[in-house]
Amino acid sequence: MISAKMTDALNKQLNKELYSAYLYLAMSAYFEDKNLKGMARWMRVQADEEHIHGMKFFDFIQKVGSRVKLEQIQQPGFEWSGPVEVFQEAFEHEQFITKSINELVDLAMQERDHATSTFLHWFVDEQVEEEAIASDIVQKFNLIGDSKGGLFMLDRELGSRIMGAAPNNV
Ligand code: OFO
Repeated sequence: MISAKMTDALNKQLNKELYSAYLYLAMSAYFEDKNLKGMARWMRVQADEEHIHGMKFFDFIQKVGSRVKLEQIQQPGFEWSGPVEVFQEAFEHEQFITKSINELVDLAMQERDHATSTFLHWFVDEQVEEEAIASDIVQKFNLIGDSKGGLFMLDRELGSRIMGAAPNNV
């Protein structure tokens, strides 16, 4: 059994992961509307992965005998100035999630909650990947600048992403 405080913090993280899925779905829809199909696909895969992250929290909370509490999910954005702004926001969002995961780890350590600490290890590693991937894409946008050809090629590259293969597939 984990503490009420830890349960509450894990439920809040579950909400953040579901919001992440919602945010990336909104970004996918934005790219579909702009006919950037590869970026739309990349964001769709990202949203699916965030849903899986959320379900890991959902399952863990129940496995340790606590109760899941679903709360309202914040509304994501709808308009962006272009692909660069979208991926920059995705990168910043991942930095925010990393901070949130680190705070959870701190709490688990304070509470000497070894089960939760071990569960969170996967997320610590995952956030290193998530930030690296998002940062890599932002840097590619910086390299291509205003080049339409570069945008076309990057869209094609991002469209090749397959579920679970993100680290080698950006
Ligand atoms: Fe993007 O890693 Fe979960 O939120």
